[in-house]
Amino acid sequence: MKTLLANVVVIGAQWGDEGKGKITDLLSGSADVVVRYQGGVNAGHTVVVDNQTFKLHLIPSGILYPDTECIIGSGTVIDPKILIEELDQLESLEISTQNLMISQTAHVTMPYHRLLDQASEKQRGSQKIGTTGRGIGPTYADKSERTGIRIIDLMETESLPDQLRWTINNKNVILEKLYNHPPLDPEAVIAEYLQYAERLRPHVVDASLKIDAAVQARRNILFEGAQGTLLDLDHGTYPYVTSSNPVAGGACVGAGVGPTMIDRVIGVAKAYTTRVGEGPFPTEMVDGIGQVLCDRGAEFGTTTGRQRRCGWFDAVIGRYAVRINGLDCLAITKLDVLDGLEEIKVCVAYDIDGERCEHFPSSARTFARCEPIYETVPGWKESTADCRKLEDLPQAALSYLKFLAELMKVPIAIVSLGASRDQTIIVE
Ligand code: 2SA
Ligand code: MG
Repeated sequence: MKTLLANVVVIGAQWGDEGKGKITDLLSGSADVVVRYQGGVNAGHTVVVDNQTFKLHLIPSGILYPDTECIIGSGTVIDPKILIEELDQLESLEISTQNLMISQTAHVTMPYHRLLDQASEKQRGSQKIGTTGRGIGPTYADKSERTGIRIIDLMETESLPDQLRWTINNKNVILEKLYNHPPLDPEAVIAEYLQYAERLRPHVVDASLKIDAAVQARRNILFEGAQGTLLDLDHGTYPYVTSSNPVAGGACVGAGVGPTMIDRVIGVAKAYTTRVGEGPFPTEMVDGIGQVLCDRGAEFGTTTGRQRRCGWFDAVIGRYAVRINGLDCLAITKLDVLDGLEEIKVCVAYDIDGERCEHFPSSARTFARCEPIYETVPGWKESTADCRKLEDLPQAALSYLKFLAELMKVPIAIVSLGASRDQTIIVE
């Protein structure tokens, strides 16, 4: 496939859960190296291969291919406990994890990060973000505050105990004073993390060097984004965002490569929209068709099991994702979920206090006031699950895809019609 004869970034063009897992799995077949560049165990990819379902949070799905190297890059945050559980799960299924590499400079999610995440959400009450509670925000906050623990610190086991004692004692003050939470026992945490260090040591590398070697050898690299554009810390629906940069630019920072090394950016979008967590969502449908989409699309979070909010496709968001990520093309997933609908709506612009607006507004308060302006197109009766070429699709489904491509001014390169690898149409 032309798409992968290069270094490619795959990102989510909406609020996450667009089906990046399926698309990266598909593309991983022709990638030599797959790199995760941001996020942590808040991410959840479901990959179905030969009727076996894999739920991965940190390890790139490329691990399922025996010759693909997988790198968890510097921009990620790593919860060693969950990473080790994933390693164990794969190994118990006799899938080799030898090709997994972890960046020395990625930050480590510690037990206090998880506690602080959950406690601060509780304290926010109705102002909560709706985080996954996995300690992501506090881990990135420590990184910015320069009090984080990096993988390299974990490896340097002589200095680790003192570093952890100092950090945990500080965190205990916050836990106790701010959140009335009992303190953590530093010695217990140290013992636990020293064990994790040894389990992970064989995988720890200088990731930027490894990626550069792949670039020099002209091997194909796939940079795999987690979450989505609208959850980006800088460009998303702040404050209802995650604490990293899921946008394509994040790949350079998070992997440690220059922008000149990237050849192509693919955006993944669902044929409708979902969002999990709090925050404005103009095309949301709380019941009726929203519930139909949720049921048919099995819209539940991979990590937390939370029900995802569902709504029509939002082309304003789509255009924004094209711009912010410099998308070359789109992969549209879950088209089959729309099968059988009488008609389908697409949000083409917003009405903000009586004025038509074509662009995504920066203010969360303004965004919350956006009323979608819809165009309605005919649905189709037939099932699309078994279509393998564009020509197999019902005319109305084809027209719907064309309409989306026109609205966003990028070609659609891949259409996904179900969870399996073969339920896919490759357009180019
Ligand atoms: P966090 O935990 O600090 O990153 O949460 C901040 C916001 O980011 C959202 N977020 C996500 N949204 C969609 N999918 C995500 N991954 C999981 C999945 C989510 C799950 O694949 O389904 O299982 O619930 C993900 N991770 C973070 C989150 O909902 C907050 O809005
Ligand atoms: Mg997901």
